[in-house]
Amino acid sequence: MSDKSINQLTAIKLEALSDLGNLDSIDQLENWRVKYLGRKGNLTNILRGISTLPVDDRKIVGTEANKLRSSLEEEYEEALSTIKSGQYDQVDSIDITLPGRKPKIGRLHPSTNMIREIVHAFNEMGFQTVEGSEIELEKYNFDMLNIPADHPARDQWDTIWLDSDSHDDLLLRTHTSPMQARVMEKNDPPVRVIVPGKCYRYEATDATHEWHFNQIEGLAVDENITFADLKGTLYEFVKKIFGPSRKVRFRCDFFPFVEPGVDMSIDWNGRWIEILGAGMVHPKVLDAVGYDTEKYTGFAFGMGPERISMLQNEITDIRNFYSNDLRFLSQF
Ligand code: YSA
Repeated sequence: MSDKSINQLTAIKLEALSDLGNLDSIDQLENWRVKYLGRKGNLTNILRGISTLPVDDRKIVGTEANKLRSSLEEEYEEALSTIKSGQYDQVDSIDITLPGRKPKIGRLHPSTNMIREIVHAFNEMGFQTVEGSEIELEKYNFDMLNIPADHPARDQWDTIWLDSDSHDDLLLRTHTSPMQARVMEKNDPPVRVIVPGKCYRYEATDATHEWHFNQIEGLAVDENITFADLKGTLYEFVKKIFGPSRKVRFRCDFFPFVEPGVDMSIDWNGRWIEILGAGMVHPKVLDAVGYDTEKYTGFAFGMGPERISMLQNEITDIRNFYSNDLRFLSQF
């Protein structure tokens, strides 16, 4: 009697495994599960009939039937995860007669593209690219830029301070201007650098403000540098990036590290849009790095490439740059 049941179990096993090898969808797998493991399946029938077997056979058939049940359940789980991971679909989707398809390749981030374009424009005017650290010392971010601890201008930069066992003056730079001091400290004039880099401010985000964004800093120091050089350089920059007929406006502005200070706007469909801050490097900044303020003068400027890209590409919300949404990123 037990021989007959064991033969039945072996037949069920062979059939179940052979069926399993031929299916490739969740629906087919579910039918398989019902057929072999369901309440009305052959295996369940054998298990139900165990009580009718002679006592000696019950244990042997029961053990074998339960073993088979466990092994079919394992096969089921494995097949389910294989189908879900798409392995079957992928195997099926290979059609060697199809012509080759171009693999999808990535592209540069719109911020990177804008930064490269702006930096290139200044490289062509003789500015050398320099990069600095996003973690900065208070001294360079503020003090050497004529922004002492009690200066009200510090309020303009909502600073993210860093915890450190060795330093209590570490922060995430709020602008790229600290590189002015770092570059001048290490190099004698003439200096002409362009500094792209990431900045951080502890501030609320909105359509034109992010808490992390890029800036591009420019600095030129030499003998006889005047405000006319500043204007001429920035006019040339606008021509290169926005075309030859774009109108430009300078207005007075205040930054502690320049004197005089200006902001520059460009005409955008009849509206003046501010794109950067600039000015003649403050003698106190030159003095702090040991430059002879009787001999040397300089100009500096700082701009936000994401804001410039927003103008060029009619982007209405700066937060799109950092939300990693391919529907946005793949448009560039
Ligand atoms: C001014 C004079 C100089 O001689 C040199 C540099 C500067 C710029 C100064 N360091 C500065 O940070 N000025 S700023 O606060 O007005 O920022 C400059 C540019 O950075 C802005 O015009 C804007 O384009 C961008 N920016 C500032 N905060 C931002 C931002 N972009 C996105 N999100 C923010 N939260």
